[in-house]
Amino acid sequence: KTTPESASIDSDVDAFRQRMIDNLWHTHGQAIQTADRHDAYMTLCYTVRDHLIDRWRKTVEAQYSSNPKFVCYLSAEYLLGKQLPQNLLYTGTTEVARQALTPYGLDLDDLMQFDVEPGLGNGGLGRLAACFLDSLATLDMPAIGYGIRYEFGIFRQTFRDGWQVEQPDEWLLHGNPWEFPQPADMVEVGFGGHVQPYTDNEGHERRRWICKEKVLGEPCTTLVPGYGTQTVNILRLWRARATEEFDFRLFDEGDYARAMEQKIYSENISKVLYPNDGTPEGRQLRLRQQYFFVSCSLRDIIRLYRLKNASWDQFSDKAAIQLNDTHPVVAIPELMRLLLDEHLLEWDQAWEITRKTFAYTCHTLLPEALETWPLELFGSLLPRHLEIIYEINHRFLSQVRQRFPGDEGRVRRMSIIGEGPPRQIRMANLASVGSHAINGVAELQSRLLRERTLRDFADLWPDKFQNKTNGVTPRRFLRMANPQLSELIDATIGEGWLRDLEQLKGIEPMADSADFRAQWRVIKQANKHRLSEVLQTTTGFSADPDSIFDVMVKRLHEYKRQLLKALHIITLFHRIKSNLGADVPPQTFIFGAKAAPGYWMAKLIIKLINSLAETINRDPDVRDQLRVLFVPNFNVSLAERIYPAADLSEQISMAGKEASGTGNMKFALNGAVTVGTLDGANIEIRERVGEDNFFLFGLTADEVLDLKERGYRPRNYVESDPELSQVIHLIADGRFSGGDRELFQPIVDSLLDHDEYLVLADYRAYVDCCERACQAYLDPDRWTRMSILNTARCGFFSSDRVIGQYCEDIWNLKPVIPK
Ligand code: DL6
Repeated sequence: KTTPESASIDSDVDAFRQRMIDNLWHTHGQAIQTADRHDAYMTLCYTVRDHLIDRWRKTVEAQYSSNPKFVCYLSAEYLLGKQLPQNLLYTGTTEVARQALTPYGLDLDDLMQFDVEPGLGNGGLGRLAACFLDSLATLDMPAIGYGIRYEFGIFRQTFRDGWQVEQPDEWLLHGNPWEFPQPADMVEVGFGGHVQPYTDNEGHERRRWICKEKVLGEPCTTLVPGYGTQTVNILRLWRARATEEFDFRLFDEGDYARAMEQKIYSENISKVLYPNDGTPEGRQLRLRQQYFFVSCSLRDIIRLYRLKNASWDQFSDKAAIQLNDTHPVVAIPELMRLLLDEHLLEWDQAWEITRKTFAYTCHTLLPEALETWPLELFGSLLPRHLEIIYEINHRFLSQVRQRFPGDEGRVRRMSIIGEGPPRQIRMANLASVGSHAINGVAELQSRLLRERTLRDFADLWPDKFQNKTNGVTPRRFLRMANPQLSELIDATIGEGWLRDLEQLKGIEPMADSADFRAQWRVIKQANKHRLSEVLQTTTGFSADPDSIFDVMVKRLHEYKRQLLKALHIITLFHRIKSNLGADVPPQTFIFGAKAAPGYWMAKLIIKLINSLAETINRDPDVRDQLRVLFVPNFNVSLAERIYPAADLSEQISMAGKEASGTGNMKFALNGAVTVGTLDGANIEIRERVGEDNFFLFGLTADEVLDLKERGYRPRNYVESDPELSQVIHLIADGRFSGGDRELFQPIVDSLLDHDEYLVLADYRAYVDCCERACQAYLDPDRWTRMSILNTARCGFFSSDRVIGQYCEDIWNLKPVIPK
């Protein structure tokens, strides 16, 4: 207590401790002496949350008084990651909290384990949404995220006999200290029923929707703080509630199951993230989810707008609504319906407002990922919306016909209604028609959207199309994930990089300093040790931190080509077994990926990799050089451990398929060197880090197209490459399936017969490229330079940069700084 600084820390600690004790009483009715560790965790969170609430209040006051434009981000997915470490960091209370807990024998790191990651997303798209919210708050932009409060998030993945097994993710079981349910803002959403024509008081013919079923939407609000600012924005996730708790008559008659039926049906809407849409019931539930959250959100947006604005003229000057992929696109006819039927605007004004308000981000290049809804299903759930879509389409197609007379092929391709059978609503077409801006998420994908996927729309409206290359938040993925490296960076260039990532350029000259390189290596090595410990405790797998950590973590999909990585590993295995592998350096191959529960081939690929792992890790001839692990349940928390420990980052999708990738950026930022194709944002990463610091292989997107047009024959590659032939033979022959030749035959057949993602065409280039990467790794000075330059030159890939571009080019949004 000798210096003023320590006195102020001490008083902060005292105040924090007192607030914790009060919160414990007020929220749990507990005294600190009798509280268990979970109680202590909850009260810790409430206390950190109090700090956020103080800032939130200031933010709301500033936003309310300046009546600014807001961006409303509509996304069916958010992968937020753990909240406690982030909120501690952002409120600057990590050390204060640690000290406040000590007298009670409580350890902050121990309590962190109670913090549950909300897994409300499948992969990149959901994590991107979370990074965007983080950057919006950091840049003081008025913003609200809207989505669904799934009671069960993405499944928990375990392996049984090498096969993926899905288990429910009970993330809310012990309560969620970070959310506020806000029943006062509850709204009502309808489904089904029919449309009724009527004449209004002024004699106008109008239509209204008489819905059959009603569901309530209750918002649960989570605070989203910015880093290094007072701004706290919000994420509102809607939870479905039944309008009636039970049917009294049926209950009275003792028919308890039927008495609850309607409640269960209604509340199923927010039960689980993306139900299996392989069944008609699953598809229906998914559409109900989409409409539910979109309708709730629009009502909320309109309510907020009306607080300060009397007429509709300003709506699109006050609200920008971003559609995160096609999932929320039903918002377009819903806004039209609200304006036409509930607020009695005329069509032209309603359409003008709608088009100016919405913007659409397309996150895919896979034709099958552009959602369509069978007309019959859509019309039975949303009859009025179907009418509105017909009218939008009718007016739109007249415009197309006027612009391209006689081109009925084009009209058919551009129509919002696909002729089928069955007839479908094409959500990407609806989004393109109803938005004023359409963007892809990396340069290549944006080009391919313009030239291929949405070409007709780009012909009609070239100015609508933009690119916004993705980015990631440096706070979570460098500062929180890699504290030691962050400290080294701070010590070298200061802390400015956390809000201006381009400042990382400042460490570039240090690549020439032997001392800096040595420090860099020590940190990477410590991160590898730390990951090895986690893997040892969670899976029993022992990884040698001196081996190359070669990592492939992402969703499991054939286009991402986990299979190509598997073929490479089998190649090395085969070389070692045939005594040709003396120069294969020790390597640990780490996979992490969830497969969609109904994606059978993806699950078989997981089984193959697990089988490979079993064979290799047990084999005394091989296991000193190669180890393979498929980490179960890859999620944001594991990702934060894995990226900083990686040497090699595998980004090996078939060119022209990965829209962007964001894992590629997180690896590079943490100094992993990429082995990759010219796909998605890999191209831009390579441009920035320099071709000498990136291991490139494989066909380009144009070469892929060309090869497919010429007629691709995968067997040619096997016939002309004896090593590849051996590798395929090992799989087919049951080498990794205990002699069972049937098990992996579908993989072999698919490779030899179609190989849709050109695994065999890229195989030789890939194997050679991995060899080059290993050689480079064996020269620590060269490797460390590459690693440093990857970090130093990746400042562009900050989500702050992207959000700045969205604000400028799409949303026309200005910051509001709380006082
Ligand atoms: O834009 C975020 C992320 C991209 O980085 C990935 O390349 C892309 O696959 C992913 N897209 C989706 C949506 N798929 N569909 N539809 O998850 O978006």
